[in-house]
Amino acid sequence: MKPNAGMVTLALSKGRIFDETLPLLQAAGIKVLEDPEKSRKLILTTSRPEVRVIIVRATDVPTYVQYGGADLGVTGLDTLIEHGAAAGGGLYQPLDLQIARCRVSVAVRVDFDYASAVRQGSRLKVATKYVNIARDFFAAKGVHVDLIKLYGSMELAPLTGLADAIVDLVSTGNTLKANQLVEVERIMDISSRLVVNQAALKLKRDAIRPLIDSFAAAVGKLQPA
Ligand code: PRT
Ligand code: MG
Repeated sequence: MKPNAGMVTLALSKGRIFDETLPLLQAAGIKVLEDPEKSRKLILTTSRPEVRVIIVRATDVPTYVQYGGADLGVTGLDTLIEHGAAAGGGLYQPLDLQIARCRVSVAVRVDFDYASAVRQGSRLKVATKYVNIARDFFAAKGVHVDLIKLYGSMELAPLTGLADAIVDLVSTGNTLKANQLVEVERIMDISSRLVVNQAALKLKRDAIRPLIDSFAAAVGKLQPA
């Protein structure tokens, strides 16, 4: 028997995704019984004996769900696109949960003239964790870029001369401001998505379908348009 047979496993990452998914779970009648910030446990029990939550790195959520380590997961559209699963590949995306909203933007130092660099056809050095999103965006714009892959603290790249620009997530804009950076392009709006393993949906339909339905109802209720 597979270790998760008869059990529905939801993959979440610690921090804002976990925090913002809790009210949706609550609305679906599910209480998570342990706090991932306080416990070292990576498998959390819930008030439903057949539902458990696993805590994984945000970038690992699509991987867990795609390969069946989890039946469902919550992941940012940014992470989903970079994972390369937006086009399918065993991942069913039934729902925009409208949580953890932000945008992917291009930012530069306040003293860098981005508009004229683009106008003059200069080659831009762009540092980002989001190489796929950045590559597609600048290609569509006809701007030549050298992409530098980073895993964090993108804001440092223009300040240290590593890059001319960054492609990063922006929410309030406070982080950019605190680092003398300015947003010069908005690439796309981001929110978190529910992702479901397609095979699990078939095999455990009776358990998973009602969960998706109550999430859908909760999204409508918690976020009136
Ligand atoms: O942090 P870690 O390396 O473990 O993983 P992660 O960064 O992938 O996870 P986490 O929890 O930070 O982000 C998970 C998801 O939340 C992202 O994939 C986004 O879909 C979503 N989200 C929403 C955000 C933000 N808002 C956000 N503001 N993720 C990150 N940020 C960061 C941003 O990178 C920047 O450093 O916050 C800073 C900007 O915030 P403002 O408010 O100052 O503009
Ligand atoms: Mg982070």
